[in-house]
Amino acid sequence: TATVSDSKCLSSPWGEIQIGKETLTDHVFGEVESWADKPSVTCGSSGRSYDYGMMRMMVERCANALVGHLKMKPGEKIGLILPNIPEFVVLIHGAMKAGLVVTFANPLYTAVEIQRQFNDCGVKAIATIEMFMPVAQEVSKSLKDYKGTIWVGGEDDKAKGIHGLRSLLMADHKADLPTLNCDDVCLIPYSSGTTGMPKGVMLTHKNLVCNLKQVKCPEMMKDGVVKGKDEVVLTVPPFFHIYGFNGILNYNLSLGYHIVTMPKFTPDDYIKCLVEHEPTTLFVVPSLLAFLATHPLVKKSHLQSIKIIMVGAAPTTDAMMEKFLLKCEKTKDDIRLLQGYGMTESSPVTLLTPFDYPYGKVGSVGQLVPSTQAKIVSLTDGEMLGSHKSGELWLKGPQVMKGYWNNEAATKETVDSDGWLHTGDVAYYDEDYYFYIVDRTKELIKVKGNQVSPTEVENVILERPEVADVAVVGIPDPLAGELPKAFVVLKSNHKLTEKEVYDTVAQKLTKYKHLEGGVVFMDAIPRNAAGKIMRNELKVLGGKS
Ligand code: AYL
Repeated sequence: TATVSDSKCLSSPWGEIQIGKETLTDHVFGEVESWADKPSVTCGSSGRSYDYGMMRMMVERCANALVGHLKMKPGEKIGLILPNIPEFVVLIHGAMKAGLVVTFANPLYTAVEIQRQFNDCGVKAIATIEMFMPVAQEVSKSLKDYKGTIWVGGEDDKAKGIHGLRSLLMADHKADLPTLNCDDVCLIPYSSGTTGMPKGVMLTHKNLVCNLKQVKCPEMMKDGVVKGKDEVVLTVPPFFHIYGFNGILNYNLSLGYHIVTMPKFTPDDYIKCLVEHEPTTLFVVPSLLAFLATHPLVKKSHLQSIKIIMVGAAPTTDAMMEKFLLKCEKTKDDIRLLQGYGMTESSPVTLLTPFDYPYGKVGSVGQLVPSTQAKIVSLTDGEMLGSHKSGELWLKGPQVMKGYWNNEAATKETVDSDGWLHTGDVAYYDEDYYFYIVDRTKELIKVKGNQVSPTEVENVILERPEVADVAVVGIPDPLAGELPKAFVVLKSNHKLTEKEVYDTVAQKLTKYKHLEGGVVFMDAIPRNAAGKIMRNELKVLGGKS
């Protein structure tokens, strides 16, 4: 039964996890002996696959090569520019085992975007595949104390500082691997948080391991978390985002499940994977659930093996879930539709639908995971609110980040001195302590589960000399969730077309940040007395025009 711990805040009804001292890699591969011969990750496009024993050996060798051959030192940063391929595991866990700090970027980012991120946190080595080598090479020129690039699927090119992954692993380098501390930062993903440009989120081994333990709570997740079971997990959300990396990849690896993934989503490839691998579990974002529920190519016969679908990273609707069940001709008892809610800043999961959630709570993002506390705080007077009242959601737990990299001011604004993470999301909870996300007060725009920082897009538009002022907001879209839309004020006697504004963004930023919501010119951006953009007013305007 759910409990309110005291008058001050809500505690998880699922109790506490035991916080240990394990590193992330030790946790993920801790029980690998029990399933060493089973497949770990299979590339759904090429069929390339490694069993668990092989994967662990490659991780070990990669760690040794990074220290012994590339001369990387503990605490130094490595930047991954990789799609979802099995070797992602080798590089990220190899790096972590070597004591390095990983940051990952969307390979479809422009060089401008990756350069900003990699220079911000001081990346010294890169890992990528052939397709993204030109971007990686361009980025590497801007890095200080650059030590080389690892090329998955390619050969050595000593003159250019390029190391083929295969030759690194074959050489079986031996090195003294450092002793690691669970409080060390091992991952710096980027998130814009409640305001401003994307910032590095410092996550420690302990943050990430705790979150895995929290979501594997046997009382809460029952049949969903049986170690070593023959589960086949088909997944598309990117491993270079915290949901894909910890919530999907590490979670399923630590349970010994077979992960099938693809470097690039196409409807045909995805359906081919459904047919060939007969997955028992799907990890999706709402737009992918919409694809399954509504795309004419997806047939009932493709969906018969599925028992669990985990939806996360953005809001989904009851209607879409119903549509999906209708298509499969199944009920909620046949297929568990589970939802997760969280943030990069919380490793990421804080709320999760328990395996046996009661009927009528489908639209809920679930309950607090173990060892997690919450408050709903009034937007008007800062008071703590009771059930069925919407306010800002504050969260606390061992999965909350250490802070933003090199940005104490933003850290202080986001995690208060009592350790509460101010999410910038508006939520309420019901009489059974199930939570519902109803709105967002922060600026963040979510396009198909991807973060778009309005500030980042605004800054690009402001680089045009014709522009006097600009504001970018998200407008609702049935498929993508939201789309970025720009409101632009031109300097007097200056001209610019909508297309020119659109193209300005398209040249600098990756596809999902483009102004698909449109461009509108106006006389003045509505701002409050403090000069802050009144984004809600623009959203109302934006939805209409
Ligand atoms: P970030 N419903 C509504 N909004 C959501 C949800 C959800 N289920 N999940 C995330 N968001 C929004 O850092 C919300 O505004 O992390 C939140 O503050 O890219 C923001 O997205 C955070 O964006 C999972 C699977 C958590 C995924 C995640 C989310 C990771 C996204 C638990 O099981």
